[in-house]
Amino acid sequence: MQKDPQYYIDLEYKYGAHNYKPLPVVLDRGEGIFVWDTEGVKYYDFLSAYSAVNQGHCHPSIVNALNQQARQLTLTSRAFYNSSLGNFEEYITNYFGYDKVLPMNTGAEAVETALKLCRKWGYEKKGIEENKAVIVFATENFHGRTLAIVSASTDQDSKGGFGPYMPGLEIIEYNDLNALEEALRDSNVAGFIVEPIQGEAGVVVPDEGYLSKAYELCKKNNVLFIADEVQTGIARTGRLLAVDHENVKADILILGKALSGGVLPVSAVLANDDIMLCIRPGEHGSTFGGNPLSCKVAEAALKVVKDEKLAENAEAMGQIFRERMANIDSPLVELVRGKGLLNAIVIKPFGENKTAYDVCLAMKEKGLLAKQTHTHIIRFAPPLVINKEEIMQACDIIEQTILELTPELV
Ligand code: IF1
Repeated sequence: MQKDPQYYIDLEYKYGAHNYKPLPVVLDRGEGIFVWDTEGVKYYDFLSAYSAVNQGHCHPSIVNALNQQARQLTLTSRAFYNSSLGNFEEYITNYFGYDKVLPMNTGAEAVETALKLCRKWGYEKKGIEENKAVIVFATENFHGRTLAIVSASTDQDSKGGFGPYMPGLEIIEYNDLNALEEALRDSNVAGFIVEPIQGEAGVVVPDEGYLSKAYELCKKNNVLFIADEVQTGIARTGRLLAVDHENVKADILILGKALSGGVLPVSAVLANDDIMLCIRPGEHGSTFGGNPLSCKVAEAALKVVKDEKLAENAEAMGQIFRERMANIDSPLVELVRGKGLLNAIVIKPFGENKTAYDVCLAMKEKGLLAKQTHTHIIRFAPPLVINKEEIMQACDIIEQTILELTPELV
């Protein structure tokens, strides 16, 4: 028996930590691009669990892989070999064109892995003096929630009150090649980690050529270019990887989220031998990383991306989406930006202290779920299996909402 939605909201509030403030909707079921709440109301999902559900909710072939493997073997630890890991490693390294993969679980763990690998490479291969390695980050970055990662954050909510912070990092302006060139003068720099498009910052797309020139600067200075594609990867931006837009091949590639189609936490770090083999037995690991269940699920999830041509679809549907948004005849919409199906609109302040959150509430009432980032930006990231008719319908909902709120603009 389903209870009143407020029941579930109160339950989370009473027994759960208050580290989130969700939109007041209680989801109970998902299929493809749609989710249903406990009262059976259907919504377009325009968040896709922060781009983890690129393949659509409960994709049958991913769920099949999960069910099949769940009956056979779920976890062995890496103390022993298992009959799923090697096949997955072969599959994913061929898929993305790297020598080796190191599987983890969450995005933050994969980022941590990449940072450790980068430091190790810095000492062993670049010859940086012990404990002197520096990793360069960009302002407004989002790489996860661990202590090392928040040490490099410029967002007070993420970082404040969690000190002391990890040393050995430098933060430079995003999308600023001069700042990068300057930072790389320090010969202790081992790596530069960057999101090809900054998600949490508000779907901030850097200038064309930024990534390829940043990569060249790294090469010139013997510095590793580390791409955090946890959110932008796996077809989200209209290419398999967002760095593909600029033909960049990262030295270290970080994947998560949609690597499992949102079925399980599965993340991975990819690199070639000269980098990956800097970590040796006993130096890094995880109880769950590389477990048979995750391997089978991730392999199935990656197959869906190719079989259903999700990158091509994201590119085509994204064009339609941005064109529709740009044509909304309302001064409330200040800016539309994004790539593929990772997009955002920036709205003007309206009403009495109303924000993007209020727009999200109004869209929810019309059957579309999206989330604000900061106070004035709304991110739109539907599952990549959305078709033309559906994206047009969703655009109608967004447009109607904006037009209805426009008179409140002061
Ligand atoms: C939260 C945003 C999305 C990520 C990139 C690593 C991770 C993330 C580029 C860590 C995670 C999440 C986590 C979620 C909010 C969120 C987010 F709003 F902050 F920006 F997706 F849009 N690198 N992103 O975006 O991955 O450890 O979570 O698996 O509240 O923390 P994780």
